[in-house]
Amino acid sequence: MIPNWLLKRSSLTPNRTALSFEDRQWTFLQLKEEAVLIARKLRMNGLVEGDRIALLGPSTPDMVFVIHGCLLAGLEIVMLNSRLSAKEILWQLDDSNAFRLIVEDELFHQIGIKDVPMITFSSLQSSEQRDLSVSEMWDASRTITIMYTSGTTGFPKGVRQTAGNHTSSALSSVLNLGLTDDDRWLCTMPLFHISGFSILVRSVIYGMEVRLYNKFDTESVVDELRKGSVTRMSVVGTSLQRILDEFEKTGNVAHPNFRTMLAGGGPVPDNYLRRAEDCKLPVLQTYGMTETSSQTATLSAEDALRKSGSAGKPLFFNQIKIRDTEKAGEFGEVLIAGPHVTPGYIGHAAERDPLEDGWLPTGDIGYFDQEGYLFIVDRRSDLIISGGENIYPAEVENVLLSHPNVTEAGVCGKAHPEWGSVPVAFIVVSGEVTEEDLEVHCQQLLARYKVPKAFYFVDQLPRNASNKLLRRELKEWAALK
Ligand code: S0N
Ligand code: AMP
Ligand code: MG
Ligand code: MG
Ligand code: MG
Repeated sequence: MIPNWLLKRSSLTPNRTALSFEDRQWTFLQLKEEAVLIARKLRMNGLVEGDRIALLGPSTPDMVFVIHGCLLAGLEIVMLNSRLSAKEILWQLDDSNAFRLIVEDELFHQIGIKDVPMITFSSLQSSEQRDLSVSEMWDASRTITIMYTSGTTGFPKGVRQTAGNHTSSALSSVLNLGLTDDDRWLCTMPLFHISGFSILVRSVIYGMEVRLYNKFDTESVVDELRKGSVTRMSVVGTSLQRILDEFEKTGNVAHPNFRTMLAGGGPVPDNYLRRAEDCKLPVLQTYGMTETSSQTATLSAEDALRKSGSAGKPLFFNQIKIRDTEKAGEFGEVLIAGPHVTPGYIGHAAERDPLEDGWLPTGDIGYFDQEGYLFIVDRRSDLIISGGENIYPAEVENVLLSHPNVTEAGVCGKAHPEWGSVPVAFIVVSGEVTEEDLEVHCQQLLARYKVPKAFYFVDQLPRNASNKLLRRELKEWAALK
């Protein structure tokens, strides 16, 4: 059993700051009061313990209250990515069989979702309340969140993240990073990704303040780092690069109060790590994923410089092995085990066991060095990671093929200075169609970051004798463009 995070925390340290946003702040007691109010209103809207809802909102205090309100009300939350198209969101709503969509009003209008049973933030605010009894303890197996992650087939899978998964992840993290009374974690990562959500979880388990931003704003972030008004932060390569550029432009460095920047969600270029040193930014590379409720391995502060480039050792409760290898230095697929690993998927993938012989296959290629430090070198599958957002070629190819004049489509990643990697498409057409037509077609159906940055018209795609698309060759074509 696991204590109800917010109830326990607000009884232990009611007056500590839980959350700050712009110039406002909330203690854990105030956070609990806001969350209880939401939970009562959710009851009034017919939502009972064990119901599954989908949540779509920006990174604001209201969103945090709704998240905690849902947890107090005993709901499972499908966290929806606000960059997705209406069509992609409808697909996830259908697959997850969510009872209601809870959606922030502005996003609702912006994305243009229609005909789904929903509750807007404003209608929730103005709703009546109903009595609520809140469980003090949770089963470790209780599903807290469900996050969709792309699959090789082009259909995302909803990953269950339980109370036990989240709690062990938060504990592993703090055993590596430590904790002080003045710790404040700057959250600019989306709350719908585990990179951001895990910061909220650490906050209620540790009694630590979250400094929340609705958007990644380079100048404000650098200002916080320079002043030392925050002590921890999580970033992806793209945001780290923006921070480094700004520090270098202004000649400032990070304040000595600032203790850890966790960098992950995709490859972190070596030269960023070196530049970070010059800016007095203690960057620790981390390796984590949705299926593991964030970090599995993270470098420790004492190894930061000596082992730069490594993602560290598996954290306290976690295990990693490299498939079919015996010696240090041998490459292979990274396999993960531990209490932070998802028990499984929902929807169309519900029957699929995420584990093979007790280990989670990741599709990532890595090795351990002589001293047991993990290095991630590549992805086995065709996953494209653009600014920390995943794109599987198949989902983009399916959309391209749905255009009446497209007969064949092949999508692959191409290195990009800002996003790390971006999708580009090779197309075989049967009639009149322009690059603009394809762009518009994709924009209607896909999240913007998935829309290919270039469309190349070709006579045929590289295929082997059995007609299978040769993705490696496609990547070589893209690199030459
Ligand atoms: C990098 C970010 C902040 C960029 O977003 P920004 O600048 O706010 O963009 P917008 O102003 O909204 O839009 C401007 C234009 O840019 C396009 N765009 C936005 N994002 C992307 C993107 N990623 N790729 C390509 N294009 C993008 C917009 O579409 C718009 O263009 P137009 O006008 O044409 O539409 C933002 O992308 C961001 O926040 N990225 C991070 C996402 C993330 O959190 N990924 C991690 C997912 N993985 C995990 O959660 C597991 C790993 C993990 O947990 C972890 C990771 C890192 C650190 C710690 C941990 C941990 O374990 O704790
Ligand atoms: P997601 O599916 O969004 O949870 O993303 C997880 C994937 O991001 C992993 O399977 C890796 O491919 C990639 N990733 C995460 N951390 C790192 C890292 N430190 N280095 C390289 N790739 C990473
Ligand atoms: Mg994934
Ligand atoms: Mg992702
Ligand atoms: Mg077609």
